Amino acid sequence: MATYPESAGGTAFVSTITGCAGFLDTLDNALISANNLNRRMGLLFIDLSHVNMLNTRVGYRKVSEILDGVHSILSDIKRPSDLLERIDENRFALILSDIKFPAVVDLAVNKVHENLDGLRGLTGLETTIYPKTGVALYPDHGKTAEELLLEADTAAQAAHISGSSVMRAGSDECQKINQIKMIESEFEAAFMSSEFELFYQPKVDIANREIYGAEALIRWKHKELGKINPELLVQVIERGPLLQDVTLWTLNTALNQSNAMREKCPGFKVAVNLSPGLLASPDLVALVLQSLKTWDTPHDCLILEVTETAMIADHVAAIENLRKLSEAGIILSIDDFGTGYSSYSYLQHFPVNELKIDKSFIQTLLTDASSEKLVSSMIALGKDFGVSVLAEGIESVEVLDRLVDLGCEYGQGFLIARPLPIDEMIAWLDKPDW
Ligand code: G
Ligand code: MN
Repeated sequence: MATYPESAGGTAFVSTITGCAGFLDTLDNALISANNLNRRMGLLFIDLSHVNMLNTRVGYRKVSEILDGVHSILSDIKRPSDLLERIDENRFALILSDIKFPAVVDLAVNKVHENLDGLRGLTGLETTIYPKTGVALYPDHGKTAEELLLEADTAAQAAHISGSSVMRAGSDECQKINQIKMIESEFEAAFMSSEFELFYQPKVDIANREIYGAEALIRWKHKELGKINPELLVQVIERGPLLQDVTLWTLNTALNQSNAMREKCPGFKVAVNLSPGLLASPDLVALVLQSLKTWDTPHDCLILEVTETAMIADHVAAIENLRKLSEAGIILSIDDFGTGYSSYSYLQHFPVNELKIDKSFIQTLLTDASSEKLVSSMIALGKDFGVSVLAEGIESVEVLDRLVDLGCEYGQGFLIARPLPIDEMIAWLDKPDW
């Protein structure tokens, strides 16, 4: 799944348009005419904000000339009935009135992009500029000027992220961004009013068919929208300002709830995911040790899962934190093992206890010969380093059997159990039906 770039402010999808009230009035009037004529209307949001990167190379004055050049090209090519507005220095809106059929909009976008390509010659610049255009149609994507501009703005952001030059409102990419924006805007209130809960996905010893522990996974059941996509939720948490608070809540809830699991299943280990953003935090070790003390949990009953990519960052403070956690007896696991780029070097430098082979290898274990070779090598690597190996994403008996044959010790996946709410998790311990 695509991940989204970091932004300085933490939230990546907050629109940066300001001072566009005048444009909204123009758009409102255009909507009224389109509505009176019972016609569609198109809005192209043409974003050239990346041109700012040229400031260093060609200077501010030149960049300003380039952007003025864009403005005059757009005024030259627009039809007389279209309206062009410069929303800010490097963003332009083209209102296409009287669209008889949606394909006309595609032709207009092509015309814009082809002509802006010509700008290279005009400026004597040795680089091409890459406009990112978001397209929204009235009434298809919005009934008001506000809605339509938001949709076109989001579509331009989606174009940036996906590396394409044009994106239409309503595309899968836009829907994903809209969902992230919704999560971002409602997340804090939902967290404060305890709308989150932990689900638990069992981890088992597949060789001896015994229960080993469970991974705590955060879930949000939204009042109106129902279950929120957990991967998007995790992305929002990791980018947002509440990362430490949410992690502490998760850790404490998991330690508290796992006490009941340990009563049924002595030695039961609970796993909590630790975000890359927290790994180097100076408070990390003290907070983890304090939480273990609060819930009176044996240190070796807590597993902290850290993704490979987090370790690649190779930060001195992060290594130091992991060393202290390990010395305190806490189990450290590398999540999504095999998907990063330096699988070997950190086995040397980090005090790792468990490798979780990424589900992408397990899901293709029986269909892709190279997956089986990689899984075999990862199991061998674990054995050589004295590290336990767990396969995640086990979905069939055939895969489970193959893993046992290959010498894999531990497993997790929908075949064994889906992530379960706390009461179902506790009930599962009495009847682990896999
Ligand atoms: O990488 P990490 O261990 O944090 O991933 C956990 C996620 O993987 C959870 O959101 C869980 O729902 C999902 N997951 C767990 N088991 C399976 C499985 O067998 N198949 C698939 N497709 N996803 C799984
Ligand atoms: Mn995990």
